[in-house]
Amino acid sequence: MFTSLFIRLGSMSLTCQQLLTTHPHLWEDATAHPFLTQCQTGEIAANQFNTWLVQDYWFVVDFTRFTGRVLAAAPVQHFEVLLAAFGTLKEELKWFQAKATERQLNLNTPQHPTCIEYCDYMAGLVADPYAVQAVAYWAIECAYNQGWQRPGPMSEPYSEFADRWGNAGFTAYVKQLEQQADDALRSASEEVQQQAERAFLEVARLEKKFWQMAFSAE
Ligand code: HMH
Repeated sequence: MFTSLFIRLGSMSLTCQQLLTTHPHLWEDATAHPFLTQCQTGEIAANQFNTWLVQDYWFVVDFTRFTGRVLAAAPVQHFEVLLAAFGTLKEELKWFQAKATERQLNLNTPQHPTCIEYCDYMAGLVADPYAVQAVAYWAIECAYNQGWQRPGPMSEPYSEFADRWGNAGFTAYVKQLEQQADDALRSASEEVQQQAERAFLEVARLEKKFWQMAFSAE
């Protein structure tokens, strides 16, 4: 259970930073995991890492579809940031394929139930108002941006993975997503703002579960 932050003052609208500061422990659970600290120390086992790699490839495939749906719901002033995201995702999908080939992994592996659960959640967001989608979209990218940076410099061969989501350009992109989500929240009703908070918490829960899925791989 969580205490909702809807005891806010007056008519101030919800912001992404408020979500982070109201739920610090849940957000820490989403972004700090032994999977990541063991990438940093080099202790992570190949099967754990490879499970993450293959499942995250399929996650990014569906995240790309989610990007399409968020774009379809977005106001035109928000197009520029989202259109740039497609360029990044195009490179990222190719990069995942290259990493899988290097490691001799078969990407045609069925999605794990946890990956399916997260992808289904993203698909269902199409029914929600744009502000809710924008907050979820920001939270998903912010989780990897913070999570991969949290343990500090990683041992090889993992620094390339940490850098993909932890680099300064990605951090700036996450900030732009935050500004767009905040912008959408400014004109959102109380009810929609509460929906956005629930979306943030659901992303946090699924992020933790995704790390745990890879970490507990046989
Ligand atoms: C599970 N969350 C997960 N995978 C990702 N690649 C991202 C977030 C960032 O796009």
